[in-house]
Amino acid sequence: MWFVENYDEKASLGLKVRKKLHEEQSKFQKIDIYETEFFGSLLTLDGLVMLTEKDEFVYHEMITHMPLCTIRNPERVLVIGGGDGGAVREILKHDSIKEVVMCEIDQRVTDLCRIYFPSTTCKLDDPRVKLHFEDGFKFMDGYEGYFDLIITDSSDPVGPGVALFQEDYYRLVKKALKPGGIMVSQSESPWYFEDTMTSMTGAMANVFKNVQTYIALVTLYPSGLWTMTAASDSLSLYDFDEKRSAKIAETCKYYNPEIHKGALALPNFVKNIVRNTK
Ligand code: AG3
Repeated sequence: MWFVENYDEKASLGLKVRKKLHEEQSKFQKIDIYETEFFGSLLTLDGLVMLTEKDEFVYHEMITHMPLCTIRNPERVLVIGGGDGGAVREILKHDSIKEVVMCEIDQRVTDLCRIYFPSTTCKLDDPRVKLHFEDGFKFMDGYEGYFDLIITDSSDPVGPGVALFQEDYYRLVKKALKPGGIMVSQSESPWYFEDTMTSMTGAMANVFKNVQTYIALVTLYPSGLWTMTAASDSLSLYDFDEKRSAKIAETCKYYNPEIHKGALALPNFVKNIVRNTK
């Protein structure tokens, strides 16, 4: 048996599967969990690969440590989406963290991940973590000047995630951030989401002074060449704390200070797609 994710009838990814572990239609999306031959448990939402046990570290280390090693003294972080808990686990590696708020729209994702992905949900009961299950857009409206970092750990811009790629959303993010704060969103693949990357980075550039796209090689996402984009009025990912980065890297399987610098180097065709500020 093979799980196949189809990329718009352009290409597809196949993963050899031993058995299906769970299947349900939640209020928001179709949730499927499989046991794969090589990658451990696999979670898909509406038929799209979200994570496997074996490769999730790439995405979760890169969406968290790039901004966290750039902020002087990160204390409060908000994760929008990220119901599998992988981003929360990585954030809590930073000693200065006092509070991590996770706002996931679909509680079923988190409930099921607690059963099938203990390695990503392992820190969700830490006393510094607050879990909310509601619409991230509405939830954030209640905050002003509060977070050092806001991470958007969403699925593709279809279904429940679509609003998270638009300018209105980035304006709300800016309001909820402390004045010197930074945001990071997963920003898709330049091979298959060229228009999304152009429009979302353009929207961020309308709201923030610095917009910086960087690369994380996520094997099981479309094309494997995946991007994340940071935006801030005052912080630049180039000015990171190399010492802290090296210390965090001791606990990582992908991220390290060399990767931090190298991830910011974009191929020319990607530079042409994004609306980065430098
Ligand atoms: N968030 C990014 C998922 C995008 C995958 N897209 C696809 N397979 N077409 C994943 C959530 C991990 N915390």
